[in-house]
Amino acid sequence: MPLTTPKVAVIGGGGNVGSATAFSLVTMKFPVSILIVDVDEDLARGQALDINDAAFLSPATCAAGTFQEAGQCDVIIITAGARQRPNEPRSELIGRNYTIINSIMEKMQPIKSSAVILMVSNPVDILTAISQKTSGLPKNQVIGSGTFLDSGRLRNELSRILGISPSSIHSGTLGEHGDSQFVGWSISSVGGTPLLGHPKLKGVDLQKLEKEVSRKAYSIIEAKGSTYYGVGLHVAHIARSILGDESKVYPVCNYVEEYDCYLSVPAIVGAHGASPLPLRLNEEETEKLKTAAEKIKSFCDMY
Ligand code: 6V0
Repeated sequence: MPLTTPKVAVIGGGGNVGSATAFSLVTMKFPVSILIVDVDEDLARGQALDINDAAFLSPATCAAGTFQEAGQCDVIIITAGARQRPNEPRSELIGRNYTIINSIMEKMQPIKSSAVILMVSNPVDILTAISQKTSGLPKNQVIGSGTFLDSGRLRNELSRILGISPSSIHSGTLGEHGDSQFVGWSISSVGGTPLLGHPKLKGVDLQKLEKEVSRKAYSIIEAKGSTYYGVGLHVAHIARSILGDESKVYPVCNYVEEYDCYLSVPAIVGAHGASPLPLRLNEEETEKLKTAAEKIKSFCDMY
């Protein structure tokens, strides 16, 4: 148990994803001090006051704060910036969000040397790589929410088909949190046996399922303008694994030396940030991972 209450900043916490993340953290019932930071200071103050009402039923607290205070937090979650318009690919947000992320990194300096930055703003893979450079933190201490949310969506769908709890299905979406993401079917399992051999998957169009999972955000945005509850809880779980040094394995966006790139592969998430596990994908999936790495790197090279 840490001697002092750990601190988490949510930058962009006035918005939908940031406030859903802060609220999720409060409902998870562990002691944490949450700081909401936003360029819109009134919005940040309002969200913090509202969320702190829920903190009465939790050991967490929530208050508004400054960029400088955020730089001294143990985990710095970034949800600031523009979101997708209907049918807009995440990669097209780079033009709008690059300047915002750089200005946030500048305003937080000097950043606590042991802090872990958790990027959520899109395009998350590219912005994670950019913020590692501008923050000056080691590569393992800058991570992104990556395909953890997509993997949750996949496991929910598989659970429906198989009639097995999603937490007992080990399967995930890998690569880019974007249109080139793919499912690591060859490493998916349930109860220690390969998932693909499960009789209830016979006749299921897996390519269609994979496509539906990767397009789910588009459907939600089309219907209600943005997605935030699902991502908020996933991000809160990543933050808790870091704060509690829980070493949970999640498919987060992390630096993979083999590809010299930030992308999503299963990684151990703890106080150090994230470290990737060795991967044994089949040939076709390895090609897809390479393609994702090339796409992410080509965008990063432009900035
Ligand atoms: P939103 O509701 O418009 O909130 C964005 C917030 O950022 C607003 O409160 C702004 O005031 C604030 N902001 C803008 N510029 C700055 C700045 N310079 N400093 C501090 N705050 C600033 O958007 P929403 O919350 O819906 O989305 C935020 C980001 O999350 C977008 O880039 C989305 O694309 C991204 N998402 C990422 C997901 C993921 O899985 N990684 C999932 C959903 C959305």
